[in-house]
Amino acid sequence: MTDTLSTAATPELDENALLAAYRTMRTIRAFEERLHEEFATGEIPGFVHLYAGEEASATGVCSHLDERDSIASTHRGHGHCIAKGVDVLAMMAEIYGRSTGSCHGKGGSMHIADLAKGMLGANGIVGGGPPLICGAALAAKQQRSGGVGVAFFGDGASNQGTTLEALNLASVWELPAIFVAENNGYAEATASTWSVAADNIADRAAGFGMPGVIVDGFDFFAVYEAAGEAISRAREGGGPTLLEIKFTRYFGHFEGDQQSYRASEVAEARAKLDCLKRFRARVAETGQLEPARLNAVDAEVSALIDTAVREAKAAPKPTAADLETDVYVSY
Ligand SMILES: Cc1ncc(C[n+]2csc(CCOP(=O)(O)OP(=O)(O)O)c2C)c(N)n1
Ligand SMILES: [Mg+2]
Repeated sequence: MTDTLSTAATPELDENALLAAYRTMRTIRAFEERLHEEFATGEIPGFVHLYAGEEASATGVCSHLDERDSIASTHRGHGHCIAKGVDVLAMMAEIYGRSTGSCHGKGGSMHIADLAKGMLGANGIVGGGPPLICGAALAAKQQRSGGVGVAFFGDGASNQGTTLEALNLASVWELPAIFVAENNGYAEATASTWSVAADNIADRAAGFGMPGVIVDGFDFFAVYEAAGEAISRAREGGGPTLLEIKFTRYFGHFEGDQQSYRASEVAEARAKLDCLKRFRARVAETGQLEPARLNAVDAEVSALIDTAVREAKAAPKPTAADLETDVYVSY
């Protein structure tokens, strides 16, 4: 079953919930745009993959999650972390490789994890998240916690055996799992129209006996609605769902990517489809939020990101002795 959702009424999104969603999306955008600038100075070690343009996915899905729930992320994981409540200051410090970071500066952008927040980790292994989420969802099912597991993964990862095995297992075990395929059109420089052997990733859901839903990824409300339905079904014992969220990433595959494989789509998406602009237009149209309140959020977020960068740069780096800690779990 594959449905295409349009924006529909979401009455449970009251003023506070709307402001929180906007704040999350704005925080992700500001975090990523600032990293884009800071990476160019050469001060940030390792690889950085930016999530700008895709904010409505992490936010629309994670708005339904709480402390019972776990998510697994990807190499493009900052947005998932922020939406699941990982501390922004600690994230920035982690990306700068500082000992005040979420993983004491030993993981960097591609390995941010915060188990206390149910954020099981960004992941350098494409297709690494879906099997992890089968484990988390199985634990939630066995413990009857009411929790769900959500695996975010890309269009490239949708072709990995690990992802397909996880979809099968989740269905066979009737797991409270949600698979969120973030189709941003490319895996590195390879177009998903070329690499994905189906019109839509969501079409594959039928082969695993679960619902598949295509969602406009530039529309927070569409993601919120589709994710809400899938997560409720999972919590009530109705098994897994595959969501395909379609959008465009605003920056290159990684910072430094020359992007010779694509032309004008980003400028057009930013101008006409952008999730933040659309959110603002919609709440203005319905009269739910005054523009001044959203502008105030923008200002708060901007100050937060300034603080995050300033504190990260001033924080100490791990020492040689720190190499020997955080290697094994102590029981
Ligand atoms: C198992 C594995 N194969 C290949 C790579 C190299 N690699 C890193 S990101 C990437 C593309 C992933 O594309 P997609 O899943 O669409 O995610 P996106 O980058 O578009 O968010 C590849 C092939 C890897 N990290 N792991
Ligand atoms: Mg992709």
